[in-house]
Parts: sequence; C-alpha cells; structure tokens
Amino acid sequence: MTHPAELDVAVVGAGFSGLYLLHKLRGMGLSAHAWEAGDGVGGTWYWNRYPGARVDIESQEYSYSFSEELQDEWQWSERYAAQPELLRYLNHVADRFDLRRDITFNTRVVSAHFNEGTGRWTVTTDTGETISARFCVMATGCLSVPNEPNFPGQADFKGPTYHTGRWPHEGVDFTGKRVAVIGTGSSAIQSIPQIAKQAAEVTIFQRTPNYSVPAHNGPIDPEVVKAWNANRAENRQLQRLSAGGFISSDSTEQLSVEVSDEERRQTYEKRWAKGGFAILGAFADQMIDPVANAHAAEFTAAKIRERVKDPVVAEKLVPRGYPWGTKRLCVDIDYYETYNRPNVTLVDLRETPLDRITATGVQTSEADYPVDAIVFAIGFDAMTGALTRIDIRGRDGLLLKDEWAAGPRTYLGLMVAGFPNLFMVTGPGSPSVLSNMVVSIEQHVDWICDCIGWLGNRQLGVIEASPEAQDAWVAHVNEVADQTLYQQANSWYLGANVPGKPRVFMPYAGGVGVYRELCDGIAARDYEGFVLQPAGG
Ligand code: FAD
Ligand code: N01
Repeated sequence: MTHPAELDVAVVGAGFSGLYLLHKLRGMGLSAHAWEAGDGVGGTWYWNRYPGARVDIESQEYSYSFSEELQDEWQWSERYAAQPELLRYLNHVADRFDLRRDITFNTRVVSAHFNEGTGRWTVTTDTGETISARFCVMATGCLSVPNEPNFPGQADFKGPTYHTGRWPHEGVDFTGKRVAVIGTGSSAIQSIPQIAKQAAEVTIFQRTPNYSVPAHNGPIDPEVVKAWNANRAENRQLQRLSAGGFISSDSTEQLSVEVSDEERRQTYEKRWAKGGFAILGAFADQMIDPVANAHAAEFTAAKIRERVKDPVVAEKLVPRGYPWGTKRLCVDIDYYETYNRPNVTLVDLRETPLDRITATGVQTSEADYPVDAIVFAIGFDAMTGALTRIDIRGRDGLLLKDEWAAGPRTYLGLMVAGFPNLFMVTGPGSPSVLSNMVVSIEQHVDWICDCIGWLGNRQLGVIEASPEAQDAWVAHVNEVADQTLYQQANSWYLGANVPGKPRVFMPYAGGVGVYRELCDGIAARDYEGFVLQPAGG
C-alpha cells in the first residue's frame, strides 16, 4: 500500500478499468498507485450485490483478453455469470497479478488539481493524503454513483431502505416481509424475481416499462467453451472490431424492412429461443429505421402478453412511447412470469403517480401501500456523476464540473481540453455503456498506456486535447447520435433520470470497431488533435 512520493500515474478506482491499468502500467516500468472508495476490488461487482445481479453478455465474452494464462485458467460456471462469481474473478485477477500492494482501499479521491508550473497533478483523498503524479487516470466507472432517492416523506419511513447499487454485503432476508421496489430498469428486472421468491408480498412501482428478453441462463455449455477457446484469438479480435464488443449476438446485415413478415417472425423466434442479446443482431436496421424498430417492439410486446397471464397487467408492462432498444435492453430470468405470482402487485405510476413515502409505506395519488422495506432500484448518476463529484481543476483553475455544466465535452471520451495529462476510461463521448464494457475498457487502457509510453520515448511530458479537436469530436458524436433513435427515449444515456441534469446523449454510437480505428489512426498520426509539450513545459 506504500508508494513513492512522486508517482508516474495516479489511478482512481479499482474495478475492471483500474485493475488492468495497474497491471499494464507496472509492466511498463512506471510507478502507479490506485485509490478505491470501497474496501475491495471489483467496482460494479463489488457494490451491486442485490439478489439476481448478473452480467448481460455471455461470460466468456465479458472477461479480460490481455492475458492468455488468465484466460486458460479461469472457468466460468454459468452462461451469464452472477455477481459473486464476477467478484471472485476480479479478486483472482488482483491476486494473480499481485495488484493489491498498489491499491489504497476505503479511500475516496476528493480533488485533482493540475499544476501548470510543474506539469503535474496534485491528488488529495478524504483520508488527508496528498499525491503528486505526472498523469492521472480516472477509472471511476460510468455507473458507480447511485441516483440518490429524494421522495417526499422519505425520512419518515420507519423500515429499512436499500439501493440496489449499494446492497449490504451480508445480504438481506426478506422472508415474511412486504417489500416495495421502486424502478423497473435492469437492476429491478433482475432482483424482483428473486425478492418475490422470498418476501411475503412485493409491490413494484413502475414509472416506465422496459423492454426485456429472456436470458435462458444455465450452466455454461462445454461446447460453447470449446468453440470459444479453439478460436480464441480470432474471437477476441472479432469482438474488438464489432459494433457492440461482443459476437454472441451473431449480427447480420439483413434489413427487417426487406424480409417477409413470416421470415421476420422466424428470425426473431430463433433469436428469442437462443436468449439474451441474440435479438440485437437480428436486423441491421433495428436501431436506425423506425419501421424496423417497430417490428422488434411488436415482437417483444407480443412475448410480454404471452408471458403475463393477466392481460391488464401485461398491458401495463408493455413499453410505449420510446423506440425499442433505446434504453439498454434488459436480459431477465423469469421477470414477466413473476407477475403471475399471487404475492406480486404492479403499480403503474403513470396512472397513479407516487405522492410520498410515509412512515409505513408508499402513497400514490390513489392508494396507500403499507410495506416493511423499500428497495430503490432507481439507477445511477451515469457517465459524469463520478467525475463531477471530484474537484477536478485543469489549467487556470478550470473546474471540470463547470466545463460540463451544459453536458460533457471530450475528445474521444479520453481527454478534455484544458485538462492536460488527465485521462478517463470509458468517458462520455466513447462507446462505453453502449458496448460490452470490458472490451471498451481494455481498448482505452491500451490506448492510454501506449500514449504515455510514446510521450516518454520522445521526452514529451504533457499531452492535452486541443479545443478544436474536441469541438469536432463533440459534433461527430452528436451527428452519429442523430442518425439513431436513441435521442427519442428519456434514458440515462441522456441524463434524463437525474432531475436537473442536462439532456445530452453521452456515449458514442458509432460502434466499438469504428471507434477503435479512429483512435488508432489518431495515435498513428502522432496524436492528431492533441497539443504536445516537452516534459516540465
Ligand atoms: P466500476 O466497476 O464502476 O469501478 C469504478 C470504481 O471507482 C468503483 O469501485 C468506485 O468505488 C471507484 N471510485 C469512483 N469514484 C471514486 C473516487 N472519487 N475515489 C475513489 N474511488 C472511486 N457492463 C457490461 O458490459 N455488461 C454487463 O452485463 C454489465 N452489467 C452491469 C450490471 C450492473 C448492476 C451495473 C451497475 C453495471 C453493469 N455494467 C455492465 C457496466 C459496468 O459498470 C462495467 O461493465 C464495468 O464493470 C465497469 O468497470 P470500471 O472499472 O470502469 O468501473
Ligand atoms: O437503473 P435504470 P438500473 N420515481 O436507470 C426508475 C446496467 N445494469 O440500475 O425509466 C420512480 O436503468 C426509472 O424510471 P424511468 C445497465 O447498463 C445492467 O436498473 O426513469 N421511478 C427506471 O425504471 C443499466 O441500464 C444489468 O422512468 C424512478 C429505474 O428507476 C444500468 O446499469 C443490471 C425514479 C432505474 O433504471 C442502470 O440500470 C443492472 C423516480 N423518482 C444494471 N427515478 C444487467 O442486466 C428513477 N426511477 C447486466
């Protein structure tokens, strides 16, 4: 846990991003140290311990590719690994590569200030430590800051409350309890079936229904593992060049609008039977052509009506008013079937808005729902939340939070003009949350480390995004987003879930493969769009 007084690189966060960064930087002979708010590694998989938490990308795809040995020795047990297994994996990575000695746990970075005289960052923590580093890398996560519940009357509630993103480590026993779940995003869709199996009653308060597809989870198929390993290098390369960073969706170039109704139905049925994100690869026009998108929406809605016995409840669960897939598609295990249980009630907040939380339960415009416990499954202050909560100051005392007051602006989602030598992993303006994030994380870590190495080889000490390159990138991100249907949903991709957050589409929708080529081209052209200065300059 000790580190030199003057570091080459300060890393914030010890999830997938921070761990790989430490390993890679150490391999380059640089001094690097990470600070992590939690008391262990794992990030998302450390914090989100709610029942049912698991990955939505097939396990072998949602894993590091940087080490052949690691890939050879780790065996996943399920098609979609659950949170405990993912956390074990990340702990194994930390141990295998001896990373813990370079991580300070239980410590939050509160500020990072750039010193123009020395060209170094001064980083401070909530334990009073001050660190000097040439580079600072924010590996702080896109979904690491819970959206804080702020319901009228909330403080009056006498029972326990839980946020899915900060679940107690010892677990929660809901046996015999009446439980309210507020929210119906991925976290709710995964946890509700598990809570309903245990609790006496579950009442779900839904503001917007989500599209969800069945996972068809089970023990990992040994044939899948064999096939994956037989062509592992090629599969990894295909992931890197794909649109979403995963290949199990088996994407086609076929257009939904060009096939017959029967052919389309068969395609969707086949992919539904396969489960998970297979449906995302069905047609190339689903996310750009409203007609094709409506085909996907109609098919999914019909499945909801099949899965839910009560037609009134089914209709409440059918998403309307925003295009299919423009909020991250959920992958569920028995979510809709859970509404067939006698102990489960759905309250549609569009019909009867949530008025307040009382001492004994939840009150809507129409009724009181007495409950013993409340689960807030209300998501995160996504993509910018972890960064704007740190007092990050660049040149001339420029505060990042102020710079982003009207929405985040970056060059490539990697750097921000006015903030030299400060990198972000999966920052806004990169594919990040629209992808298999492990693939995007590895790409960013590799790019950042290559950049730091390249600067060192040329006796360059400072790199900074030029304002012109940043403007052009922001314009490109917006232009690509405008070609999709994403802007039509009130999603957290646009910050719409956090009151007062500017409505800006934050991730880059151009695809993981396209984005990688752009980043590689910029590096190959001696970091085009970046201003470079000698060390100490
Ligand atoms: P994180 O895992 O979020 O780690 C960031 C770490 O930084 C955290 O531990 C946090 O405590 C720490 N930190 C933040 N700020 C500070 C600070 N100021 N000081 C000190 N420490 C700080 N992605 C997928 O591709 N597929 C999935 O199936 C998937 N499932 C998900 C399920 C859930 C419930 C959630 C919330 C996210 C999911 N994601 C998924 C996204 C997931 O966040 C990424 O896949 C990945 O785990 C992110 O890794 P990371 O290291 O970049 O960030
Ligand atoms: O959060 P969300 P999440 N009153 O923002 C509702 C990843 N993830 O934690 O849609 C009432 O999606 C809100 O309603 P609305 C994945 O990327 C993956 O579930 O804003 N309701 C919504 O229903 C995912 O997208 C997995 O109208 C309120 C819900 O709360 C991301 O993390 C599992 C409300 C929040 O849904 C976030 O998922 C979990 C209010 N005041 C997470 N405020 C996998 O499956 C919010 N809501 C791998």
